[in-house]
Amino acid sequence: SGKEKWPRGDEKTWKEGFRSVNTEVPSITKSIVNHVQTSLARQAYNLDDLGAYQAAALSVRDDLILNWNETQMHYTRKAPKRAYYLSLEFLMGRTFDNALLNLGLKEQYREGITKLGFNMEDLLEQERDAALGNGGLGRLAACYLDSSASQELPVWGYGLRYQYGIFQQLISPEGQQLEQPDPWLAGGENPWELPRLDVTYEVRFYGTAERLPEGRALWQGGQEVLAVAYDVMVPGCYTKNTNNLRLWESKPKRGFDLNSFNAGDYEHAVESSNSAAAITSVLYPNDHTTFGKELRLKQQYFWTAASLADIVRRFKNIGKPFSAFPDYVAIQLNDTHPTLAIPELMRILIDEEEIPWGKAWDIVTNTVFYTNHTVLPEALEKWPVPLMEHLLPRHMQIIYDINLFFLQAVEKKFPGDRDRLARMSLIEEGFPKQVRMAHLACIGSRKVNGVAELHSELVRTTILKDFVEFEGPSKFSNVTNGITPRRWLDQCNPELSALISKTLKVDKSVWLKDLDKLKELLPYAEDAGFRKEWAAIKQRNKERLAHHVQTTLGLTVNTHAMFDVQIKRLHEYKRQTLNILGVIHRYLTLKQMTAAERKKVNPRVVFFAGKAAPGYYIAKLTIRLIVNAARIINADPETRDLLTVYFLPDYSVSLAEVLIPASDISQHISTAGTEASGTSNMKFCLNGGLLVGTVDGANIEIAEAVGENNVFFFGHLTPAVEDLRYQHMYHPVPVEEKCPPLAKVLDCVASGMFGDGGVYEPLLNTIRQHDYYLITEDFESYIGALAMVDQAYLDKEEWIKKSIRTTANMGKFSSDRAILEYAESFWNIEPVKVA
Ligand code: T68
Repeated sequence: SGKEKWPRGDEKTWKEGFRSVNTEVPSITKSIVNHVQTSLARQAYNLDDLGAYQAAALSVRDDLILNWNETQMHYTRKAPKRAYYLSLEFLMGRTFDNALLNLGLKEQYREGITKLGFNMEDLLEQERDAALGNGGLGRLAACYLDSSASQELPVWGYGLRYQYGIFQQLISPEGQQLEQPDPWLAGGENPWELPRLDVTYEVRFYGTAERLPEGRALWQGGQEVLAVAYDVMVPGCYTKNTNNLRLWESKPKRGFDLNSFNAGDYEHAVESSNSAAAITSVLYPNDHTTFGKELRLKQQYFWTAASLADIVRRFKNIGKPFSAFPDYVAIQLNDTHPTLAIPELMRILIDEEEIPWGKAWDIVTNTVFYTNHTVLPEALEKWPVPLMEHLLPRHMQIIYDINLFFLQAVEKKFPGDRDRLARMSLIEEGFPKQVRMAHLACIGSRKVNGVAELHSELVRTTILKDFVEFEGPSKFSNVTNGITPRRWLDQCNPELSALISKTLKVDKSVWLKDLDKLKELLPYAEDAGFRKEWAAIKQRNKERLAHHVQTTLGLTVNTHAMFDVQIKRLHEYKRQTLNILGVIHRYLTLKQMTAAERKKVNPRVVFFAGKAAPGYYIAKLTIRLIVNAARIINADPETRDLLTVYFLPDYSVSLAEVLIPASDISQHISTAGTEASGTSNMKFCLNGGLLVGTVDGANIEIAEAVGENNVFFFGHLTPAVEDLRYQHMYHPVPVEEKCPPLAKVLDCVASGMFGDGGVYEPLLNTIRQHDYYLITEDFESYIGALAMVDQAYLDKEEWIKKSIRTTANMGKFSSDRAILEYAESFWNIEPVKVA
């Protein structure tokens, strides 16, 4: 198109000031030194690793800003349909290394940093994790951002800028989990974000909603809070496209209440400003439970309201009528946490834009998409009606209206079916009544999806069965989760990445963005030389982990043992308890062996890591049992060469990056039908670790992809679980009868082998009594599966072949595949490449 007019001043002077991304070592070092001198006001004399990291980070940040600016300008000019990923959690981890790799500048920076007298690895360690998430759900959001940018898709993330991320975990000498705040922003400026103090919105809470004619209402009064935008740059891999993650911070609308201040009532004067700032102060550390706390609901509304205001403003700038809204905007709800987006968009359309109800509902239901991440009943969000009415009176009206129209339609299709109406209603009867957020998310969305085949099927046949019957099956689908191979292979396992590129004879930029290419590794499983290199890399990764344990915990790890890893949130359904009881069983078995028998045993090191929700008593007891069992077992001179156990405190994305490449096997052993997908299972397998698991979540699809002979499956299947639970509830059989080997292990724990046995009674009772997660039922086949692992490990060459074949078949689990499925089948958006 024609040449645009230069907006101001002298064009040539402007353009002489422009700079581009620094790609050569001299310009990189120049930029770093410049930041040392000016941004940090420091010098070579007093520069430590932290300062050097900050200066290097600021230099990379400059590059990201250039690409980010260009991308955003390009998107604005092209005005394509965009997708918005609303997630209360983004578990980003560190940014520096990832940015360098995506920009393709890591080696140049390494050289420059070395020239300046620093060590790249030391600088990388200076960065704190951005840990604004609990686990899988938050990390999935981060992987999807990476893939969106890498696939050049116009996708923005929207979240909250918590002052405190997930708590830091300490373990007391007795094995108790202690929590400490995570003031991740305290170390000075965060180079990876751009404060947008000019991008602000007012968000209202409380007040009154007065109904007006034509379905509209006037919501006024109450408290108004300011939302301030902070933009986090999300670089794509080998592309200029750099997307945006917009995080909101809450701020009081006015500094403080001047009337109270002048009257000398200082406390009251700052009260409301404190309560405004509190909204984004801390991430809730509970996963898979709901608490009904007002502050959590405030977070949810604050974030959805600010995000929608921003989205609507951007849409209005295009100058199209609202009927075209779904042609320009797709909104993905990451779980039910942002479900208020549905009534909020209705409120904007009806009350502010004066659009009639029916048209507004059409717009909403063509714009919004909902991903479910769990079928566990205790995790399904419900909010008390009185709380909702008090905090968000207008939204409660809208929810009631949606419910009325909805139930009328259900009644029409299933006349006289009162039970069905009660089951499907947005409002659950009771004291108090509660709003069922999953139902609201479902009926307000264009599509509903689960996160693995089995899980999506369970969504269709259990929690949303009535809705499938009412709306038909086509709205309900599956998008199996994925992981970004950039962070979870290239970044965390650089040697393996290099070996793959060398073997496939292509630059990594090719296979990292087309992960099915890994298939071409398959024939090399037969190549002894290749296997040797493969195994040597695994060995060095084990040594790297051992080094980490040595320097952080002062413990020496046997790197000639098999590394067996279970890392994830502590939860009864994930059954870390099954693992530690299996470890104890192994210990007891070793103790009974003769010295000659022990000689044949392959040594094993078992790693655990993960946080328990601070109020989750049983999960914390499991940590305690792991730590104390480890203490006793690791100290036993008879067995310690053959079995050691470590609980690594303060699990994080960065720790996962060290653990995953070092694993020989990893455990994903949830009770069948409880783990929606799992994503760390994919990370381990991509790095050539073999999977030990139940027939659950994405384990099933991983086994399909890599071949069942390359995974170690055990345990009952999902259809059996309900009946077994029923039996345990109503016809219990004592553990002693049902599973004698397990009974023996439980007795050892109870008798005080690992410290005061009484402490563990409540944990042991969950198994002896109802055993809801069916440890008794799966214990023997679990031990059997681990025996198969031992057997298979004896044949080293065959084991390495399994490892290679596993990696080679993991292409499907790239988050690029997953995000393209969302883009093509849900959002209907296309790549917009920045030239
Ligand atoms: C996880 N869910 C699933 N929830 O458990 C896991 N929940 O199977 C799946 O792979 C992953 O989502 C991605 O789909 C979570 O991680 C939470 O963290 C969470 C947080 C707050 C409230 C409820």
